[in-house]
Amino acid sequence: MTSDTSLPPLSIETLHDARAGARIGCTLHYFDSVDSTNTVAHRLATDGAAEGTVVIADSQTKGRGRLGRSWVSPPRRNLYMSVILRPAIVAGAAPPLSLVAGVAVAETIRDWTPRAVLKWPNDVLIDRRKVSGVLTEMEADDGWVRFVIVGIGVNINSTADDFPAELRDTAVSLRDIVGAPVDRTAFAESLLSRLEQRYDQFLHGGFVIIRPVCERLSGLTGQHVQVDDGAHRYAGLVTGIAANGSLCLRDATGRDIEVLVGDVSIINTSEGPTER
Ligand code: BT5
Repeated sequence: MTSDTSLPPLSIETLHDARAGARIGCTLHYFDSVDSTNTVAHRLATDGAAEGTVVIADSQTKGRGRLGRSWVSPPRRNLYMSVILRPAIVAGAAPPLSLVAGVAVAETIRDWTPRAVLKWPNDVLIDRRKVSGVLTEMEADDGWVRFVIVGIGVNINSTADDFPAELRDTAVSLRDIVGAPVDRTAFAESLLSRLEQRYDQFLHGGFVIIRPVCERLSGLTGQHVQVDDGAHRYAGLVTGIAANGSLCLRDATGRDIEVLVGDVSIINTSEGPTER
């Protein structure tokens, strides 16, 4: 395991100064360890915390993925962050927020490596291995969004030893790629500023404004995939991302399909699905 002393600490003071007056991150809550930053942010949002409030923890004991899955969150290495958003939109317009955040994460990671791509709906991959995941959770009232919690986990300085055996071939950290420790404070600062920029675009122009960037960063376009939405499994060639954030597929019969949520496996056509 990496010696903790070789890793630069996350400086919440620097981050706080950098985000003074900003929409996202001007209020920061920092914890040494929490169960899940999304759970803490949800509690704060329920108690009335303002839009842009950010929760960051140095470790999570119950980091969460989608559908009850877990997010491996070792201490002092990575970024575990949740952002409270309060967009004045109907609940049905909120799902693309996960992609908006994914774009901001992918763009930030690309400052360190151009090999990062977005994997619909919520992952960022480097060389087909997962470096980041986004977990978006929404509360709505009468069909309108009350708040959205955007949770972002990024493997910044993890080493292979930090991952359980079953993730060693599928997970990667930025440090693995760069070959040296990465400054988490600089990363978080850049991510919050990109997130604010993309979120502003989303509020003012809708997801259609961000969709071209999303398609450009997407590692799935032109790939044969299987998508499991919990109820059905679809297979086809990815043709793009729709205006509502759905993944667009063309199946073997030439039929166009749009899938709003799901897990994607890339199919190596001769061998079947190769990753989830
Ligand atoms: C995600 O879920 O990828 C969303 C992860 C969001 C984590 C952040 S951390 C801050 C905030 N607070 C939280 O509690 N959560 C958010 P999903 O697509 O369901 O992927 C989960 C799957 O990714 C797991 O089942 C593993 O296979 C894999 N995985 C778990 N930890 C990983 C890690 N650190 N790096 C790469 N892959 C991981």
